[in-house]
Amino acid sequence: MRYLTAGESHGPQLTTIIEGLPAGMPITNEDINEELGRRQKGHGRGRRMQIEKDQAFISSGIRHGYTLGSPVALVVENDDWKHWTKIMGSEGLSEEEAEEIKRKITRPRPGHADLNGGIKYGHRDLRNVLERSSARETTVRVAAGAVAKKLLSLLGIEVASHVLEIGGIKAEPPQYETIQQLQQVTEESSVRCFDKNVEQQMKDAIDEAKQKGDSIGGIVEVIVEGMPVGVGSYVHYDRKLDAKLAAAIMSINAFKGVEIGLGFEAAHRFGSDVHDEIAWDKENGYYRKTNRLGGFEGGMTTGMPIIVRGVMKPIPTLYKPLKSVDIDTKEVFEASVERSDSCAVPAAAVVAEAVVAWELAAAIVDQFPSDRYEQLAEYMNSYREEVKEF
Ligand code: FMN
Repeated sequence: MRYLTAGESHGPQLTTIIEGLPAGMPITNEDINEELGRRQKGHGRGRRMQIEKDQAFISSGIRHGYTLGSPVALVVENDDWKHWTKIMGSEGLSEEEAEEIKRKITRPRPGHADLNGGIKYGHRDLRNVLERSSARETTVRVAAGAVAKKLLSLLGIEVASHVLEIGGIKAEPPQYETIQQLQQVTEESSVRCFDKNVEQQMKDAIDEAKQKGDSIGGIVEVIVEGMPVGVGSYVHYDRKLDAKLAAAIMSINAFKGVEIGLGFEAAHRFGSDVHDEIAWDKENGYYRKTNRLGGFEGGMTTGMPIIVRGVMKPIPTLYKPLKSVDIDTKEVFEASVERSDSCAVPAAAVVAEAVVAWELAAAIVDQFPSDRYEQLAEYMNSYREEVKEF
């Protein structure tokens, strides 16, 4: 299974094409739109989130509520496009028109793709870079992830996320009883935090950063329950599922680090305090008494919950901009400011869920017969039974 995305931040629309989904899988517009709505929430989001109310239009691959097995194309229109038709249009411009538009960007923003992208592709107007490198693209990644989440959920696999840290304010590790409870509590929190004791402090930290024209980052955690044992593989570097999850998290704009299970904490502990002892009972088969390795051994799932964390740097566009160099004049200026959030960590948690869900769904579709959804579900059930008997 694979997907591509297309679209610029202020272009007419964003598009994703998903290829390789089994036929006969039930899915609705609401399944996708609900996830798009979740991405737009969160304390600290800027004006754009109020302008855009993202909705996906299904333009192919789904008929009467079921996938056809053909490519699924999803389109999300940019509501702000009407203000950008000249600036972002595909038609050529006369010199006067180009001069009149005056939205050329020549002062690259530190921490963005602006300068490197301009040099690489030879763009003297850095808007040609920032329009595509913008995290607006994560909208359709969330749309593709919503389809993956639906497939997982139908197979009894649930994905949740929560925010562990914002701008140095740390939450306690969540003590939840069921993954549904974790989903519900974090959904009600405007910072997607399970720990009510630090929620207000996180909001205050975001407000303070905003007031100062600055930004803050944080840490998000994705938890997945219900994955069967043995998905992924140890036989080749590019089949290791933990490595694919790490790459997926790192591919989210502004993510700078990934941990699975204990992650970096494992460096400080004895082996006996890191590895998870193996147990067995008749009803459940094999299980681990602890889950310090976050659901992975040897590039494969252990059947325990998957726990992946990612660290997001503070958003690079600052209303109190850092110094930069104008690429035309070479003079030192403050960097350009595009409309921006002061903290997008809660939204990034939703993106992290989407990219993790995608990799897990793709690994399942890769591993089990998957032309037809029903066949896949049947195979998964019998595989789960077979595993208990091992
Ligand atoms: N960067 C900004 O400068 N302003 C934003 O409003 C903004 N919003 C973001 C929203 C989300 C959900 C995510 C995941 C990232 C956001 N970013 C924002 C981060 C930039 O897109 C990112 O830092 C930039 O593309 C450079 O990529 P890199 O940080 O991965 O090197």
